[in-house]
Amino acid sequence: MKELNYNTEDPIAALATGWEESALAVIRTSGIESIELAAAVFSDPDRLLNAAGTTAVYGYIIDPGSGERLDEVVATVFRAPKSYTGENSVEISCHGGIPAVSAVLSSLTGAGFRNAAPGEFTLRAFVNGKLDLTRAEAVHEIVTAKTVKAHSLALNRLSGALERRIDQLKTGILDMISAVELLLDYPEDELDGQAGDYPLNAEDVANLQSAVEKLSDSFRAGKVFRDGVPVALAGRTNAGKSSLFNLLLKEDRAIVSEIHGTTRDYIESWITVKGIPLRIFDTAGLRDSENPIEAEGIKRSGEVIAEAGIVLYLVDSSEGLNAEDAKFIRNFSDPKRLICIWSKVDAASASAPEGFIPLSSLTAEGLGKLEDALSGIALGKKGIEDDVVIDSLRQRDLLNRAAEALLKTKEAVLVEAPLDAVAMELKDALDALGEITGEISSADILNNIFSNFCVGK
Ligand SMILES: Nc1nc2c(ncn2[C@@H]2O[C@H](COP(=O)(O)OP(=O)(O)OP(=O)(O)O)[C@@H](O)[C@H]2O)c(=O)[nH]1
Ligand SMILES: [Mg+2]
Repeated sequence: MKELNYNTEDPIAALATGWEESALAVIRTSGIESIELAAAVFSDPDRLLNAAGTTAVYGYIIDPGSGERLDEVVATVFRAPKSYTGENSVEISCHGGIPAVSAVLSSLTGAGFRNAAPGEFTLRAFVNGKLDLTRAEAVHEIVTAKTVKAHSLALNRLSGALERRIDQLKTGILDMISAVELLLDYPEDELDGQAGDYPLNAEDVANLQSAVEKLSDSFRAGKVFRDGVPVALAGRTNAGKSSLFNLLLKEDRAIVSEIHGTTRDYIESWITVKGIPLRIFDTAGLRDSENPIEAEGIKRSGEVIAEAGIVLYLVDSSEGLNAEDAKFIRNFSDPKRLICIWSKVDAASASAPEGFIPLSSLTAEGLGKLEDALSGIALGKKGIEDDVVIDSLRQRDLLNRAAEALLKTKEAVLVEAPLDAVAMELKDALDALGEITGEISSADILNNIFSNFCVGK
C-alpha cells in the first residue's frame, strides 16, 4: 500500500474526472496559496485573485514563460472554509482532450502545485472537520456504486445518517458511563437516596447491544446492494428455465424450444430486483446424456449451481414432481438458498406442491411472489428496516468490537461486578464507536481508508 502524504500544508492539484477523451475535464486544486498559484498561470490573474468565494471566472490557462494559451477554461474559486476541503481552492474546467488536460496540469505543477495522492482532497476535508469518517467512506462508495440503490444508500451515509446513528449509540453509552462514574467518584454514603442501588440494569445494556448488532448486521445488506448475488436457474430439460430467464431479463435472450436439451452453454446476465443486482444464470437441463457436448454443458451448469447464492429449481407442472426432482431438492446443501418453482402453471392440471411458487413465464403469473422470495433470501429475514446500512468491513469490525464490550458489560451488570470493571468495558465500546466516526484515528487507519480512493477525490 502506498503511504499517503499527510503534509496538508502544501498546495495540491489533480484531475478529478477520468483520463479519457471527453467534452470537459475538471482539475481540482486545494491548499494555501492555491488561488495565487493558479492566478500565476491564468490569463487574467487579477480577476482570479479578487474573485469572491464560489464564483466562476472565464479565461485561459497560459504557459507563464511564453504566455502561450494552453486551454480555454472556467476557473471556480472557493475560499476557506467554504470549499470541499475547507481550504482555499480553484477548480478548473478545461476541455476533456488528453493533451489539454496534460498541458493544464503541467502548467499548474510548474507554478508550484504538487500532484495529489489518492483520496487527498477528502483526507483534507476530514482533517479540517468538513466530514467525519463515515461520510468520507461514503464519498468513495458513491463514486464506485454500481446500482441506483447502492448509490442512494451511500448518499444517505454521506448526508450523515450513519454518523447520527453512531452518535445516538454513543450517547447511550456515555449516559451509562456517567452513571457509573458518579458512584465511583463519590462514595455511596455521600449520595443520598442512591446508596445501595446498582447504577445500571442489564436490560438497558442488552438493548444497546442489540442496536449495535443490528447496525453490524446491515453490512450484509450493504454488500448485497453493492456486489449483487449470483442466481442459477436449475431443473430437468424442458422445465421452462430459459423462458423464465427471458421473462426476468424482459428480453428474448435465451433460445426456447420444446426440444429437450436446448440450452448447452450456460448464459448469464445482470438484472435488478427491488434494487438488488442479481446475476442470473440460465443452465443446461439436468439429465443423463450420452452426448459429450451436452454432458459437458451439464457438468459446467452443476458448477454454476453449486456456487450460486440462490438457486431457482423449476419443475414442469404438466410433468409433475419425479424422483430426480425430489432427489435434487432433498440433497440441496442449503434449503434457505433454494426457491422451488411450479412452472407453466397456465397449463397446469395439478396444484403446486407445498413450498413451491406457481409461475407462468407465458402470463407472468407468480413473478411478484418470485421477486419477493429473491429479495427475501438476498437480504436475509431481517431485510433492511431503514436506509442506514454500513458498507465497510472496518465499520463492521468496530461495531462487533463495541457489541462484544457491551455483552461483557451486560454480564458484569448481571453479577453486579465492581464498577471500575464495568466502566472499562463501556469505555472500550465507546472507543470502538469513536473510531468509526474518526474521533479516534491513527495515521494507519487513515492510510487504509484514503489510499483506496482514486486520485482527485
Ligand atoms: N404454457 C407454457 N409453456 C411454457 C412456459 N414456459 C416454457 N414453456 C414451454 O416449454 C418448453 C421448454 O421451455 P424452455 O424455456 O426452453 O425450457 P428449458 O428448461 O430451458 O429447457 P432446456 O434448455 O432444454 O433444459 C418450450 O416449448 C416453452 O415454450 C410457460 O410458462 N407456459
Ligand atoms: Mg433452456
